[in-house]
Amino acid sequence: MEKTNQLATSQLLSGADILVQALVHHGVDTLFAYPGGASMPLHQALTRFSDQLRTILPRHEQGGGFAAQGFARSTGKPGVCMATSGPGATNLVTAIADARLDSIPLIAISGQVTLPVIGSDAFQETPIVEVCRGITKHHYLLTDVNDVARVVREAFHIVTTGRPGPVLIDVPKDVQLEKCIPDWDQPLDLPGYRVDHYEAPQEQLEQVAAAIKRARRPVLYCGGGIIAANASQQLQQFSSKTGIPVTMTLMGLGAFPSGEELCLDMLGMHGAVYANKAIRDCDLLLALGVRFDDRVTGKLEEFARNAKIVHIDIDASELNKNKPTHIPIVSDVKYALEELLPLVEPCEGIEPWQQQCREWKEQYPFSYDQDFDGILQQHAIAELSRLTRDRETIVSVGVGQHQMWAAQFFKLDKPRTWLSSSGLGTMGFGLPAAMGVQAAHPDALVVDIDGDGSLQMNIQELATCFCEKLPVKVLLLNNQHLGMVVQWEDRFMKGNRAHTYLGPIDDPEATGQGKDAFVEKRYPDFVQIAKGYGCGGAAVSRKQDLEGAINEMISYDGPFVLDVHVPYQEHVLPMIPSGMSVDDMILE
Ligand SMILES: Cc1ncc(C[n+]2csc(CCOP(=O)(O)OP(=O)(O)O)c2C)c(N)n1
Ligand SMILES: [Mg+2]
Repeated sequence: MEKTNQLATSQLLSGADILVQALVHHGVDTLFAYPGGASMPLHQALTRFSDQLRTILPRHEQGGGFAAQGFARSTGKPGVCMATSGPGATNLVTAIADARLDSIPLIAISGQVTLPVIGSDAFQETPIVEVCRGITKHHYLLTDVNDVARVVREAFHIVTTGRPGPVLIDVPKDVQLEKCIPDWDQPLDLPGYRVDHYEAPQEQLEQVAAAIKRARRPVLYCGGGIIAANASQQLQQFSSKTGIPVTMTLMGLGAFPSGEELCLDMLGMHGAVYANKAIRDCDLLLALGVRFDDRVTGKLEEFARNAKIVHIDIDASELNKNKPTHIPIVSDVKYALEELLPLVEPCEGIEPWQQQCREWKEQYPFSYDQDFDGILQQHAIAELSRLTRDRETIVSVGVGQHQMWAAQFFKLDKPRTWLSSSGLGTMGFGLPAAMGVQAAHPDALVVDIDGDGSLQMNIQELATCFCEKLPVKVLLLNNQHLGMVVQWEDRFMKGNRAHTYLGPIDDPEATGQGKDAFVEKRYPDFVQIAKGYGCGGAAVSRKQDLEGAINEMISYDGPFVLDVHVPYQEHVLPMIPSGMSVDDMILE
């Protein structure tokens, strides 16, 4: 990745120029940066490298942070975002926390007030390193221009090795302006950060192979670690050689093709009945690149209660964290799968189990009311999936019901084509993430499947999409409500509406007194908003118009918002209530 030839070696350079040159040197070709007083020297330097490094101006730093994540999640390369000090930096915090929970390689650079005034409550000063201490993989406050080149190298080393995560580099303005002759080859100074123990010991892999041989009801439970490790192909080979069914977490979707017979799709709170039943009854759980999140496991004691558990993860601190494991293995999961492959045989005696999984799959498919007189969210997503099947399509989502339905009904066959803020569950992720994807994949169809609440959290990024020529499409599932919260109100709070209606407070819907499946007066007018930003826009409410509307969106030359009018009474099912088990699953 490093491009040594481009580095100036005997020239006095400012800290800002060293930092930008180092980014280029590490292969960064796009970053998302919003300027301000304390980061202006960095932006000035960016203009000097504009032929090698595209700077995209988001309309909010959080948008820039999520766009960088979109870039990273869809390419596997580190995403880079930049903001000024104070409010600029704090606007990055959510995207950094999000990258931490979903293990995304993100480099966040912030401007800082000058060294002499740090700690004096100077204008636009926040101690951003302190703020972010618990949500970064590592963080730096640069105090010497001579450290800039080394710190950028370290940051790239840290985000690209081991378990990925965010690194913050806080750069005081005087360090940006000071000059030195950079030493590009200064050794890394990372005592305690070791990256040489990511290969599973052979004897542990032999134990796993022996456990597989004895198992009669094995299941593979796969997460974002498979995608981070680029191990999707190895997973497919492993499953097809052994015949073991595969279920995925929200982060793992795309790692195993949805069309495969052995695919049990997503597990967990809103996962497939068949996936959750398979976990309940399995006798061997092969947990790969996962972290036994509570949205996956529900009640921990009940999760895979009859199974021997093998857990392979690159991060030792994940092993035995939530659930005791019989064979805990620290390893790069790709290495482990490659080494396991020759050790395993096609599993014997598991045909009845495979048959059982097939029957569950037939008996409890994801389903919805096909006869509904209008457009249901599930139907809109299934149609989008059908109409985009033959082209390179990458999907991002907001957070809420639409996110879960997208996970259920959009068919994914490839890794890095599904982007969801999963661990942090950040509304507002979808549009800026799609923007970052589009910057990295100019020829792909990039669709943000969004909710009306979520879209409004970063709707200003429509301006970035338009101005930066990023033709992102938004399939807006507009139910006029914070639907997922409404669903919990309906299920657990007797339907009492508590600030979950997104229209005016004097509308009867605001207190749950509305009468129709559809809210009549729709607010706001998303088509007008889209057009105000220069994007295309259309609304659709009749089922027979949906296909045409989706095709119009797809073929539009530029960013486009398709406002799909959907009801708010629909619930995401199945559902395992928080802290419960598969036996408490709500099916209708
Ligand atoms: C930043 C943020 N604030 C609050 C929440 C809590 N929350 C989770 S889902 C949801 C409703 C989302 O509404 P919308 O985007 O319209 O999606 P829908 O559920 O209606 O499909 C809320 C408020 C959140 N996840 N993120
Ligand atoms: Mg909504």
